[in-house]
Parts: sequence; C-alpha cells; structure tokens
Amino acid sequence: MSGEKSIPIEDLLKHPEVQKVTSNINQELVERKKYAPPVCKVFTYPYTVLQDNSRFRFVIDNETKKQLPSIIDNKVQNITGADDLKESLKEKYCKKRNIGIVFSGGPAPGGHNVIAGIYDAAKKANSENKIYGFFLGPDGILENEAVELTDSLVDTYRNLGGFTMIKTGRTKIDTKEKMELSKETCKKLELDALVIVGGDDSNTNAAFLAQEMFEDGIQVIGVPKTIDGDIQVKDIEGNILCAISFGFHTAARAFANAISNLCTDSSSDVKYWHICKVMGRVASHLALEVALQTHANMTLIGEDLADYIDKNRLEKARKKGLTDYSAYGITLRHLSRMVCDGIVKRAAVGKNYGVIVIPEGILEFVDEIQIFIIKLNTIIAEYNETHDTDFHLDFPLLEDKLEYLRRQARLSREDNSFSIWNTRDDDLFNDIPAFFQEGLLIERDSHGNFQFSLVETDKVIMGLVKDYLNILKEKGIYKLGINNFSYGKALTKDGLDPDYFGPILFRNYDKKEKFFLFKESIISKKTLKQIMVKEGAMQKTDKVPLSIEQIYKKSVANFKTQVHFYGYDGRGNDPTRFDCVYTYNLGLTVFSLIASGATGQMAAIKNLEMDFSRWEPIGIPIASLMHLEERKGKLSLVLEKSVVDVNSIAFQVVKSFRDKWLAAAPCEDNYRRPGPIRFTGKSEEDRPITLVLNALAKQS
Ligand code: FBP
Repeated sequence: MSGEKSIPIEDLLKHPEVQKVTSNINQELVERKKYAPPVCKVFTYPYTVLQDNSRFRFVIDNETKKQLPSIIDNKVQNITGADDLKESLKEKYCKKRNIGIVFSGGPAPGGHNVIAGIYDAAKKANSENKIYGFFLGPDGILENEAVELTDSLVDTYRNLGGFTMIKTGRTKIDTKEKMELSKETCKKLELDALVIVGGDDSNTNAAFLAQEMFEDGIQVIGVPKTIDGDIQVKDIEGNILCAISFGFHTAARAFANAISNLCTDSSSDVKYWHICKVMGRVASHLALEVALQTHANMTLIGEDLADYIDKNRLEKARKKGLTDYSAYGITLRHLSRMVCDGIVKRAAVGKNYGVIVIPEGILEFVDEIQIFIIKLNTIIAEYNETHDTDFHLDFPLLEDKLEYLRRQARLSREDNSFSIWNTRDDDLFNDIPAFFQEGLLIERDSHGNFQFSLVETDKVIMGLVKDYLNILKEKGIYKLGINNFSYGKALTKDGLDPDYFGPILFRNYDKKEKFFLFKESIISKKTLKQIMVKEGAMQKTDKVPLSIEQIYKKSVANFKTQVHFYGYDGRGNDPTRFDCVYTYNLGLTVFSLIASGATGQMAAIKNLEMDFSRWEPIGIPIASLMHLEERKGKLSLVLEKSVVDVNSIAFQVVKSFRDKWLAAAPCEDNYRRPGPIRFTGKSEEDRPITLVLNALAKQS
C-alpha cells in the first residue's frame, strides 16, 4: 500500500483530466472535422455548365445498345464554371430539388465527403434543396428507409472514414420487382435524382436504374468508390478519364504502414516470415501499391502470374514437334515453387525471415482454380434454375455438396454426352484440403461474385510452400547460410583450422564469400559425421567437434510464419488528404451533373494523377463502360473491372526492383517506411505512387 489517500472513483470520473482523456473527441478529430478541402477552380464560380466532349470514344457492346437505349448515346461531359447563366438555365440550375444518396458495397474512406460535397453544393444552389440518405445500402431504397440530411449530421462526419452516417449494404437491384420498388420510393420522396456511391456492380445498378427511370425524369448518377482501385477509366486511345476510385489511396497507405512495421519487426527478431494477405477481390492494385510503398521482400501480383509461361515445358514439347498449351498460365504448384525459391535464396545469405504480400484475389489468376470457380458457378446456377431452389440451402454441409458433385461425375461417366463436371474434375477437387473445398463452394455474393475475402487464400498457398520447403530441406537445398566471420571465430576458439574444415563442410568455401552453405548431402548430425569421416577429418569413433556441431545447428532452416489479413482495418481508416479532397470534389461534381440534367453518368475527376491545380471534374457515360461477363453461370452486362496492366510503368518498376527488394544478398534489406497516414503537416507523398508512375507514360 502506498499510503497515499485514494480518491473515490465517483470523484475521479469527474476529474477534468479523466474527462478529457476518456472523451470521444480528441485533437485529431477536431482538426479533421474543421478541415475544408480545396475545391477545383470550376467550383469557385457561382454556377457550372456541362459540355459534351466527343473527343473521348469507347468500344460499345451491342448488348448495351439493346439494354440501355436511353443512355447509350451519352458522351463524356466537361464541367466548366460560369459567373452567370441565361435566366432559363439559372432557373433550372437553382430549382428546388430532392436528391437521394446511397452507399453500396464495401465501405471506402472518403464516402462522407462525397455526401458533404453534394450537400454543400445543393444548399448553395438553393437552400430549400433536400438531401436524403438511404439507410443500409440499396435495401434503404427498396424499403424506403431514408433520413433527411441536416447541417449537423453532415458536419459530424466531414473528413471521417467509414460509411457510418447512413451505413451500406450489398443488395443488388436486379429484378423487375426491385426496379419497381426503387421507382416507387423515388416517387414517394419526389426525388429529382438518385446518387449511387459504389463499385463496378453498383455503378452497373446505377446505369440500369437510369434507364428504368429515364421516362420519369429521375436522374441517376454513379460515383466511383472501392478500395480495390479497380474502377479506372480510359478511352479507346488510352486517355485516362478516371485514374482510380476513391478510398484506394487510404486503404493502401494503411496496409502499407502496418506491413512496413512488420518489415521492421521481422528484420529485428529475424525468425518469422510474415504472410500478408491484402484485400482486392480480383485486381491486385492494392498489393502493387503496397509493394511500392514498403518494398516488402516478395509481392505476388495476380495479373502477372496469369501471364506466366512455363518455358521448359514449352521447349520440351517443341522438341517433339508439339505445342503444350498447358504451359501457359500458372498452377498452384508453380506458384508455390516461385515463393520457395525466394525463401531459399534469402536463407542462403542468412535471412530466414521476411515479408510476403499476397493479394486476396490471387487465385482468380491461377488457371486450375479459375476453372473450378467457373464450373462450380455454372453447376450451382443450373441447379437453382432447374429446381427453383437454393443449392446452399438444399446442401448445407460440405459433405452433401461433395456428394452432389460426385453424383454429377458418376452421371457423366454413364452418359457420354458433354458434362461440366467429370470424374477427373471430381478427383482433382478431392485432392484439395477440405477448408479450401468449402471456400470454393461458398455462396456467391448478391452480384454473383466469388467471395475471395472468405477464402483462406494465404493458407492454400502457404500450405503448398511449407510442403515443398520440407522437400527442399530433405534434399539439403533449404539451408541457412553461415556467416564467414562467425564460422572462423567459432572454429578458431575451438582450436580448429577453419581453412581445413571449410572445403569439407561447405559447397562454396571461398573466403570471398560472406556466407557459406553446407553441402547438400549434410542434412543431419549423422550425415555431418559421415562426410567428415569420409573426408578423413575424423575417426568413426570420434565425436564431431562441438563448434562444428553448433555451426551445423545454425544452418538448419525452420520456416516459421505469422499470417495477417489487411482489409477491413484499412477500409475503415480515416481518409488521407488525397481522398478527402478527391471525394469532396466528387460530391461537387455530382451536383453539377444533376443541376445540368445529366443521367446515367459517373462523376469523376480527370488528371487525378497530376497536381491538384490540373484536376478537371467530368461526367463519364456509364453505359459505354459495360461489357458481358459470367455471373452465377450466366452472361450479364456489367461495368468492366480494370485489373493491373502488366505493361504499366508501375508494374514494370515493381518487376525491375523485385531482386533488390527480395534482398537475397549479403546486404541490408531495402524496406521503405511510408509512415502512418498524416492528415495535417507536410507529407512528401500526396497521391498513390502507382498514379505518379503511370502518369509518366504520358510524358515519355
Ligand atoms: P467493394 O468493391 O464493394 O468496394 O468492396 C471491396 C472489398 O473491400 C474487397 O476488397 C473485399 O473482397 C470485399 O469488399 C469484402 O466484402 P465484405 O465486406 O462483404 O466482406
């Protein structure tokens, strides 16, 4: 007992210091909320006008012409500022409006600022304008669950992360009934316009709603949101119209900061390989940015793996006058070999630790898995259609599902006609570990997407890596290199001549080498002794000198991992300054599009990759970005996702630095410390590195 008089807890809780430190409001929050993002020059004028820009052209899918006839002729629209407008235009611009906003899909930092931008611009044009926020995503539209936004509600969330204000959801408005319900809600609330803040699927929804409500004069505008960064728009000539969706920069920076801390830890206690799975349902944009931000030892990029060609296999077949088509594309086995290669090389220079970044959607690019995903999608869709029921409800257990597949395989054997699931598929599928089978059979989301975030991708890959490393260990290939200096010191201390024993023990004994590798045949204490006896360095009856035994023990490589998933945490981060400014200006763009009568357009900011002074708010025709894609076993018209372009400068830079960042050499690691997201103060980096690099293509 300290003798000090203790303060009763009731009094303690009233103490100003206790109240201050336990309050929800801290200095960072106060500063964030106060921050007023700069606005693009066009928004400094009292009005804005739209101008069609026919310079930007797209390849239009015939199916889009059929399904979206009312918005298919939309053009890219430039927004310009105006000091004054003709009376009729002014009236139109400032007329009293009701606007509904909905968040759709996963949260992305900056969403609240989109709302703030729309709100501020709408209130500036006419203080009687009403803005409604639909609760819990598209369900809020279907069920007419909305709240009218007020100054205080909007101010509460300015510059803050998450979609906390009105929440979000993943429901797809994909049936006639849902379209009707949406229209009903819009009419009940007398909406002039509906704003859908979402990813590729939600912007697809926006296009169909724009078509559906065209006759009723209800405008629909989309906003490019997703941390995955896979909404990027280029025209037919490669002109960039939207370099990245909002939220990407913040999520990538948050992941990078955490992963960079792992690089520091890992290179300090030198005993773990950290396996970091990062979000990105399909595209590897986030992983690529994390690689540039952190210089982690290995970063797998799905799109790069899809391009893989097994040259040995191709050559073997060529010699027989054949073409081996299975040599194109990566297999899981090959992928694990590539990872092992890096691990073994680092171990050889004494580094049995490191950091590997694996994109969540990597399996989408592995041939054998992609085939399974498509086949299973089709089987489940066919089952649901034939039986008018739900596959997952009818077969709740993995064993039930497997039995159903087995039956399909049996049927295919009995009936010689083409079957999507044959005995070979079934055999291959049964070789997969149960947790992964379960993952591949998981229910698709409401948009028909495979839910990669629910599959333990890293476990699948690392399971194979561990198995192969064990084989390499048994073959004496996976070994830790022994530092030249410590070897010399240990033997000399034991009264032994390092130069005598060196060539007996090591496969690369040369004093110039900084790390020596035990001969491949030395894989145990027993084999160590056998070699020494064989080389005449000791008698069978002698004991292996202690120093040599200890040095050998140091060479035994154990592969120890720590697994991490970076996704929801970064998605919930407060936005970077880039995302704050980007999203606020997106909100202002949305209002400009609405005020000038646009519909079926996506708000965007051109030149995001350049300095803020060059940012140009525009409208992009969503219909022009659609294509046919397989969803739940059927072809559907959806907005095309953009994946990492392996010819882009950003990817080529990462590729060129691969060896340097692997650092499988007797040198320090090359980690980069991006540091935490800083909202205030000076920061050298004000936009994604991927964008900075890719922008160089224009200048060269
Ligand atoms: P959006 O495309 O809707 O923005 O969501 C992207 C994402 O964050 C992916 O990176 C991830 O695979 C997925 O959401 C996770 O979904 P859920 O939130 O439903 O678990």
